[in-house]
Order: sequence, then C-alpha cells, then structure tokens
Amino acid sequence: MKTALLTFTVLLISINFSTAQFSQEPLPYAFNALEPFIDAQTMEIHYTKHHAGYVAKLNEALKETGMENCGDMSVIFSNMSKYSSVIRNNAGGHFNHTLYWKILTPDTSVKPSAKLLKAIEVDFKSMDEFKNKLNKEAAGRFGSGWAWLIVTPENKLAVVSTPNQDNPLMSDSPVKGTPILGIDVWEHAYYLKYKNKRADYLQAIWNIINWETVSKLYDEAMLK
Ligand code: MN3
Repeated sequence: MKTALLTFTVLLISINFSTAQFSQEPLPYAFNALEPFIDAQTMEIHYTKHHAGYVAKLNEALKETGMENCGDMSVIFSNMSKYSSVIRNNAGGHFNHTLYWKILTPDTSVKPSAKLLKAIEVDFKSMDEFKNKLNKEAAGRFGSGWAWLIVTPENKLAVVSTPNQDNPLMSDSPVKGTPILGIDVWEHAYYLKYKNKRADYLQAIWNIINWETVSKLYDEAMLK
C-alpha cells in the first residue's frame, strides 16, 4: 500500500514537472483573415514558427533552471533581472505576441469605446495625433522591437517603445505601464509584403486594430 502510494505520488510529481508551463492560445482568425493588410504567409510563419518558438524556448529554459513552476508571466516580469536573457527574450516574445494577435481583427468596422476615445483626445489631442505619435515611435525604433500604447502608473495614456522582446511590464524597463496595444516592428512581422518599408506596414495596420479589445484592456488597466 505504502509503495503504491509512493508510486502514485512520484507519478503526480513527474506529471506536474513535465507539464509545459506556457502555451499558445489559438489564433482568433484565419491566417489570411487580415489580408490585404497583413498577408497570410507572414501570419502563418509569425504564429507557427516565431511565436511557437518563443513558447517552446521559454518552457525549455524554465525547465532547465528548475523554474517551470514559477507561476504566471507577471511573476517573471516583476522580477525580470533575476532571470536569464533567454527567459527574458522568450517570456517577452510569448506575452507580446499573445497581445498582438488579440489587438488585431479582420473586422475593419470596430471602434474604440467612448471612454477610450475621450482619454486618447485628452492625452494626445486627437486620434490622428495619437496614430502619428505611435507610428513615429514605431518607425524610430532602431532594429527590432515594439511600439506600445500603455496605461501609466498614473493612469495616463502614453506611447513608448522597447527593444527586442522587452515590454513595459518588465520591472527593469525604463518605460513602465500596462500595454493595451502593441505593434510588432520586427522585420518578420512585415518583410514578406512590405520589404524594407516599415512605414507602409504601420499605415496599413490601423485598418485592422481591434478597438473593442483595446477598449476592454484599457478598462482593465484603469482598475489596477
Ligand atoms: Mn513577432
């Protein structure tokens, strides 16, 4: 009986330890759904190779360091400097892409909530000024990285950018806040269709922003 219980316990522990901590959510639309603004091949490679790669490498790195049961992503981000650069890059990569898929939509008719629109007008003067500011930040990010609309700790909206797969939730990020919209400006996000013309990708992406999701994330961030 004791042996059986021990075997059962060992089995439970081994199942627990072999469970991958993080996984990709299904893409909420087809690979070709964002055409012509983002092409199907880019979406497929981006989701099944790049994002999937970040998740696999993150789980592997956590397992190697015995940290696979460290908790959720916020635990990693709030203690960022304690983790290796492999965990940093791949945890960021997983979180950032999960947000990116969510804030895009094939439905080109969605609008921001009245509350979010008001906040954008207060903090950036107008929707156009906001878009220009974000595009400028995204175009100006040298090399690979992200441009964000964040809710700051003071509950203001701000446009910032971060290098590589960093984001404003990381405890050692020079810009801090809750991202509610993130634009991937790595070349893998646009190069097949737009080649070197990052600015064209940045113009096109405004057609497919899921303002419903961004508005919901804004409400959630304001409650924090
Ligand atoms: Mn990417």
